[in-house]
Amino acid sequence: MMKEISVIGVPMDLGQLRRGVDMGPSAIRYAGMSERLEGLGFTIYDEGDIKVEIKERADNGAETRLKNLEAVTKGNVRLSEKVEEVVRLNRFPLVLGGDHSIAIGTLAGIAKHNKNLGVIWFDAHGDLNTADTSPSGNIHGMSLAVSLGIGDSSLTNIGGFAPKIKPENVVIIGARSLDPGERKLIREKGIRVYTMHEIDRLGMTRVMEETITYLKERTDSVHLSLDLDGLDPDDAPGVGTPVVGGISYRESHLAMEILSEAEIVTSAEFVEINPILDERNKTAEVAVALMSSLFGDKLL
Ligand code: 4U7
Ligand code: MN
Ligand code: MN
Ligand code: MN
Repeated sequence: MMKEISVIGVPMDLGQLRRGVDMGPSAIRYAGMSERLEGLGFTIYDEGDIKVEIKERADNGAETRLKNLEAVTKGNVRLSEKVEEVVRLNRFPLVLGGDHSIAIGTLAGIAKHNKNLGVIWFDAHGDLNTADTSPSGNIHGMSLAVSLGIGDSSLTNIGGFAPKIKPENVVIIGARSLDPGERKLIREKGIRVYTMHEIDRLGMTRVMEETITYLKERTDSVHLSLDLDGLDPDDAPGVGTPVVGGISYRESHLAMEILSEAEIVTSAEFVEINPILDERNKTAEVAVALMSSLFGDKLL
């Protein structure tokens, strides 16, 4: 794995309606991220935060169903430019959310230099809605669809090209809340999904081994997009859209450890941490512990 990591904070809370997720990057830093990763031998360049419009100033965009479309687009354009720069410097981009709409900008920046990019989407949700299928109009529930080139063109065209990724290069892990339109898209596009059912049945080890084999066969690099609500709310309570019956603390660590051993992940983002809804920064601490495992902490 690359020995230099660039950390990029994205205080984005406009892709959904709950306040507080914009404080996620601070909470993760406060939980000791840099020290933990430096302890593993990495050099950390903290690039600070991307400028995102504050909620009070964002125009809610009455002419579209997509909430805060203009401000979400602008923030993601800036993020994509920063991520692209980091990739060019041959550093590992580690993006801190912010709500999951920021995957749009992260993937735009990475895909510019990686034409055959794989994506692991660790999440309770599919984030595969469009303006037509979304029950909420919240862009954080659309970011995977947008990255596949499906959705509003101001979002799909960020970086000047679309799509960013191919459906057969995506693996969703932890799904347990999929809207009807998302299920349809998964079937039509043949997206690989390990729902909680498969995780219970096969166990996390086999799920990760299959995922790695699958992505190694068809991609050159892999982005990990980790939504903390993929975990069970008992272990990660500080999220805006919790869903019961999720991946445990131990299973999620095992997943990161297996990814670390496979040495396939070349960029990552940790999103949807909401300190206002959290219990004494527990969810940010879980995020840092997961990062530590992903970056090779062997515990011994
Ligand atoms: B997250 C939802 F309807 N599907 O589109 C929607 F259930 O980034 C939730 O995964 C989306 O947290 C959750 O609004 C987005 C809803
Ligand atoms: Mn998500
Ligand atoms: Mn989610
Ligand atoms: Mn969420």
